[in-house]
Amino acid sequence: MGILFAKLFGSLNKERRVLMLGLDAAGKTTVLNMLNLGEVVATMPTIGFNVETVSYKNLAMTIWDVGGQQRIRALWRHYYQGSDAVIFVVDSADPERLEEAGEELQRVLSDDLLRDAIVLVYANKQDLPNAVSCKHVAEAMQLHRDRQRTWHVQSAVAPKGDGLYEGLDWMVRELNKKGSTSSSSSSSSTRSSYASYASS
Ligand code: G3D
Ligand code: MG
Repeated sequence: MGILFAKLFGSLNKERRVLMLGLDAAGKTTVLNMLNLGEVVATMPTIGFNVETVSYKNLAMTIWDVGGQQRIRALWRHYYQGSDAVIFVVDSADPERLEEAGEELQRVLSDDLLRDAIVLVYANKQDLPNAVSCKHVAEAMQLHRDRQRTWHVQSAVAPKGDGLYEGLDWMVRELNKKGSTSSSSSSSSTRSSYASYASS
C-alpha cells in the first residue's frame, strides 16, 4: 500500500494543502498513521488546540478535531488559507453524531477561504455492525445542500487501510483537474458522488 500512496502523491501536479478534520474518535489519527507519510508533528498550543501536520512530496496535511470549543474556532482560520481540499472523517457506526458532524463541516466550509476546496468524506468504521451506508452518511450530513461543492463520500476501514487509497485517488484526480484549469476554476463543473465499500 505504501507504494500506491507514494505513486499517488507523486502524481500531484503542484503543491497542495489539505485539511483533515472530524469529530473526536472518528479515526483521523488512524488514517494518518495508515498513510505512513513520514513524521507527524503534533503541536498543542496553550489554548488546547491539538494540531497534527505532515508533509509528503507535494502534499501538506494539517489535522485537528472539530466540535465544541467555540472559543478557539477563530484560530482554525489560520490553517484554512490556501487549502485545496478538506478530508472529513466520520464514524459511520455512530449515526447520532452524523448530523453534528455535518453541521461542523458546513460551519468550516462556510468560510470564504475554503470556497474552492473540494471535500472527501471518509465514511469510516464500515467494519462495525451498525455502520450506515455512504448514501446515509451523505444524507445525514446534508452534503447535497452545498450545491457549488465538489464532494465525494468514500467508505473506509482505516486500521485495515480499506478505502483510503480509493478516496485519495479521487481527491488527487480532482485536484489535478482543477490545477490544469485554475484560471477558470469558478466555472468548473461540480461532481458529487459516493462510493460503496470495495473490499481489497
Ligand atoms: P481521532 O484521531 O479522529 O480522534 P482515532 O480518532 O484515529 O484516534 O480513532 C479512535 C478510535 O477508533 C481508535 O480506537 C481507533 O483504533 C478506532 N478506529 C479508527 N478507525 C476505525 C475503523 O475503521 N474501525 C474500527 N472498528 N475502529 C476504528 P481506540 O480503541 O484506540 O480508541
Ligand atoms: Mg486524533
